[in-house]
Amino acid sequence: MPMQMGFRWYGEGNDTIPLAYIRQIPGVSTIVWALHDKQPGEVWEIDEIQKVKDQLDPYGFNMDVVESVNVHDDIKIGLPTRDAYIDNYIQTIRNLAKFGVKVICYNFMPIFDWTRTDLFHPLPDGSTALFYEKGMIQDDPKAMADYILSNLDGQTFPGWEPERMARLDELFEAYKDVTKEKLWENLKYFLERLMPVCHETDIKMAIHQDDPPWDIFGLPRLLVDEPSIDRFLRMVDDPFNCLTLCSGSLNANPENNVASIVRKHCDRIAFAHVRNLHHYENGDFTEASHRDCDGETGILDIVKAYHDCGYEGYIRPDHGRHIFGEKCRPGYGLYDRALGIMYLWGIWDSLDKFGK
Ligand SMILES: [Mn+2]
Repeated sequence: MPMQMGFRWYGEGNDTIPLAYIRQIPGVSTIVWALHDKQPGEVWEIDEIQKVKDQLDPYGFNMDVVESVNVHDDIKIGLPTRDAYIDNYIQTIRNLAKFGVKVICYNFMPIFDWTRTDLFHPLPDGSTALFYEKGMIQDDPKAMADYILSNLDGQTFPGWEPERMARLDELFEAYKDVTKEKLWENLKYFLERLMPVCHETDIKMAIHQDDPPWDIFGLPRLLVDEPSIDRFLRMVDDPFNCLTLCSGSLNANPENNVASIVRKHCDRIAFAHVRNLHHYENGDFTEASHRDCDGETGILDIVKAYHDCGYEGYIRPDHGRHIFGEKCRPGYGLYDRALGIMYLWGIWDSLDKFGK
């Protein structure tokens, strides 16, 4: 069996891209989905999941991969209230299992999800892409949150929920005693409670790396490089404690060699995100097309590493550029991600046919 191709979709009424179009991209079998109107900590109810299944069924897509079931701040902070939120998370896992879900992607980043300074940065070819300007992150996190929210055009954006952003001062206060070691402990506590349920339901928990992979705004970030990934997998050494290996998040630090992490931990990668970054001398980076030579992430080496390892897990193109005049959610348009999928299949099929 080859890798299983997925496409992230934000749901009916919450995504500009119809499922009918996604079906026309060759080789997509999985819709990577979520209930985007749920707050972290809430149980995902059966009838809510059923609605998504009813939308996907006519197109023959499976719903094997959820991205993400977000983790409540009280779990990350380690408050006494965390147990009730973990109980809810467990109930969500059990409910998802009834629909054949196999992988839950999540992250354990304090306060902020992935962070960029410009969502529509112009590129020389006339397209736009997500951009990270290193200098701007020194500034007020609130200014950045306002900027990101103002660009969303009323759409939801996981991790940047307006309700959470309105409480930034409160959140920073709540995290003030959460050191990096404390955050590791809280992650371990969370996963150790989940693992028995994961075994029982055959659902893998697949953590996404922190993006960018370094501390920002004084907040600790855990999953940032090969040693921290090693630590994470050893800390809860269980086949259901897995990775969503994100090439773009890791390569924001160009020192990270993603292909070597794939070769080392292929059996613990449940879900692969593939995207390409182009780095500038001053530490800024822009997201680029998936084509290997358009960035420095090593897309050919990464896909070859998955192929060599006989990877049978889920994979998806990660963010794309905004091209052909498409108006879309930042990073999640149809066209460039479809091109990315064809590039990934191109590499994979060539390796299949012409060998190593
Ligand atoms: Mn990713």
